[in-house]
Amino acid sequence: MGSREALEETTAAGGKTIDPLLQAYRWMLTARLLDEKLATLYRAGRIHGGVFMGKGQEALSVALGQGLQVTDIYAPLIRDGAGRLAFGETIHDALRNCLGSPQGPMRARDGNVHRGRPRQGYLPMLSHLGAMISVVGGMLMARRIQGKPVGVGATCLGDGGTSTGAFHEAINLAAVERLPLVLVIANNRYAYSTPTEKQFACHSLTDKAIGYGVDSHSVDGTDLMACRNTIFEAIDQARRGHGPQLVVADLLRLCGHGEHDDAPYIKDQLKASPLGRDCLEVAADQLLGERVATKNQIETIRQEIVESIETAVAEVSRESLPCLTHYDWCSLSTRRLADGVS
Ligand SMILES: Cc1ncc(C[n+]2csc(CCOP(=O)(O)OP(=O)(O)O)c2C)c(N)n1
Ligand SMILES: [Mg+2]
Repeated sequence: MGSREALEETTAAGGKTIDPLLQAYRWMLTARLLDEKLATLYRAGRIHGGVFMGKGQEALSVALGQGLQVTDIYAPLIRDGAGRLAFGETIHDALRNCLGSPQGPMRARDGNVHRGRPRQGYLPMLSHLGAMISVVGGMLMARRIQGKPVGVGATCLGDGGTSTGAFHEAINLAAVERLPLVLVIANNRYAYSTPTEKQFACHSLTDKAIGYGVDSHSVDGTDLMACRNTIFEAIDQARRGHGPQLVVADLLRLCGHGEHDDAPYIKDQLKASPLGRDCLEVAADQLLGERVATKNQIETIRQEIVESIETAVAEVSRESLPCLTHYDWCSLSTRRLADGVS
């Protein structure tokens, strides 16, 4: 089974091959524009609960989704729209979930980010920070015990999530068991409004890896090419039996914690620093520099994405909502419903 990247080469729209870097950019831009559309729908009262955006984290996110193989396990977090698309989620599925369509992956039981297709190795997230590490670790252990091909399991976390007990227990066990786990940390300098200096006292989050006995990697999270190189290397190391790999990416969240937060606490000094670069702009420059695309092609891609999002919103909006009194609201984990979930 080839990587997502190899798959793209052969299955790009219209049978044409597409450069993996350009494909990464396409997913990043799709995620950004879809997030913006979701924010608009939220403000219009069509999405309930919350909308959490990945603005500024698309390069890191896409690199993980793109580097994994289709048989691997992927557990994204709230800012991983780009990675979700790269791992195979459709725009329609994302919209269905947020707009409450029973045709969505969680059949209208969730309104935003707790969506996935577990049988395809794409896990719906638990909100409790750090919880997904042990879920992925458990799945890897189960595959190992059952004698099945184990593959790689990957999940994402924020800087805040590294201070939880769940993080400690899960990474410790993964290290002891030498699980092929890739843990990607987006150090965006804040957990909601709490800055990193109020979260932990170590110099760098990679220092934590030493204590657990796992390998670590640092990367500039605003740089698409660097993210792809570093994360692909981490995935490769995990696949080759070198145990858990901790990747720490430095970047900033270029938005609030959620659409309800205008983030006045993010310091101007940080925004003006290299951390505050917009990874989409950096990626576009890289495409031009590598002669992978021209400015006109990039603009055409943007127009195509806008069109596909608008079409998807119109189509999903026509899908009927569940009838509150007659819909079967029983848990998706029940055998009757779970068997029907792909
Ligand atoms: C165990 C736990 N404590 C608190 C929360 C509430 N909470 C949700 S998101 C968040 C901030 C997360 O910050 P970080 O991990 O840095 O991720 P970021 O939002 O910056 O991407 C908090 C405190 C939670 N979900 N789980
Ligand atoms: Mg954070």
